[in-house]
Amino acid sequence: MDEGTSGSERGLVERRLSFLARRVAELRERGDLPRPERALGSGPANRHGMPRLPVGQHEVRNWPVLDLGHHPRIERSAWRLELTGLVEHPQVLDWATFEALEHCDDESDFHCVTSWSRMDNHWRGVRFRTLAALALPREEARFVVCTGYDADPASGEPYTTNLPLDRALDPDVLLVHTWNGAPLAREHGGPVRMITPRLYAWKGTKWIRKIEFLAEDRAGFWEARGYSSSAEPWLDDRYSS
Ligand SMILES: Nc1nc2c(c(=O)[nH]1)N[C@H]1C(S)=C(S)[C@@H](COP(=O)(O)O)O[C@H]1N2
Ligand SMILES: [Mo]
Repeated sequence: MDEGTSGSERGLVERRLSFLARRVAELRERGDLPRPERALGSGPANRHGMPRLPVGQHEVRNWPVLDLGHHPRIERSAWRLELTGLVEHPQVLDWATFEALEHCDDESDFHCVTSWSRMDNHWRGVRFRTLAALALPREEARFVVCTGYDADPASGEPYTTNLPLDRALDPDVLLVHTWNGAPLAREHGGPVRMITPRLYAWKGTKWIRKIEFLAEDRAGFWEARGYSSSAEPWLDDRYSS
């Protein structure tokens, strides 16, 4: 903590850190997440102790493109990310602010609900939990809805997807701008997309522009069309029951 930091700023930083510690502890205690003992899949264990390939998936070597068919062209200089909903500090980040946040490098697998999995992707970006700590979700916040810059060409409805806040706070959930050492291509969601390696990949919004924190779950684009709100690959959790 540098000398110039005021008492109230110091209090804020401490509250942010304790928020993260508490939510991560909650996550570890939760009983309903897939556990290695009851995970469905095959292959050697990954770093989370799960069988490498979730049930019903097959490995591909290429990286298919899957979306609503509209690839918005967003320059880094024009890109904005809105953090909104049940948060103490709603805000809009520009590229410079985003780039200055704590970054991490990570390697993870990508599981599309249509059955392909692409292994060993190298990502660089900002953890979702770093952004959550910045906005400070309120106690009541339990769900997240993310929105992309793209929309369904037929209806004009923007791409959205919902996920539990606890799952979004997993340390490998990132907002990435770099894939395998190169800027994330536009067709894969560049300049910035989210990735959710422990959930099916549709939970990771390409061309992400908004993260909203909610008390009650709200169906996103595919979820309103029958896909699962939780989307756990090792539980074969593809459709809403
Ligand atoms: N904004 C946006 N994000 C999206 C989608 C989309 O249509 N729009 N498709 C989802 C789906 S169904 C999948 S499988 C992955 C595909 O990412 P990829 O095209 O980079 O493989 O992005 C997800 N994120
Ligand atoms: Mo998908």
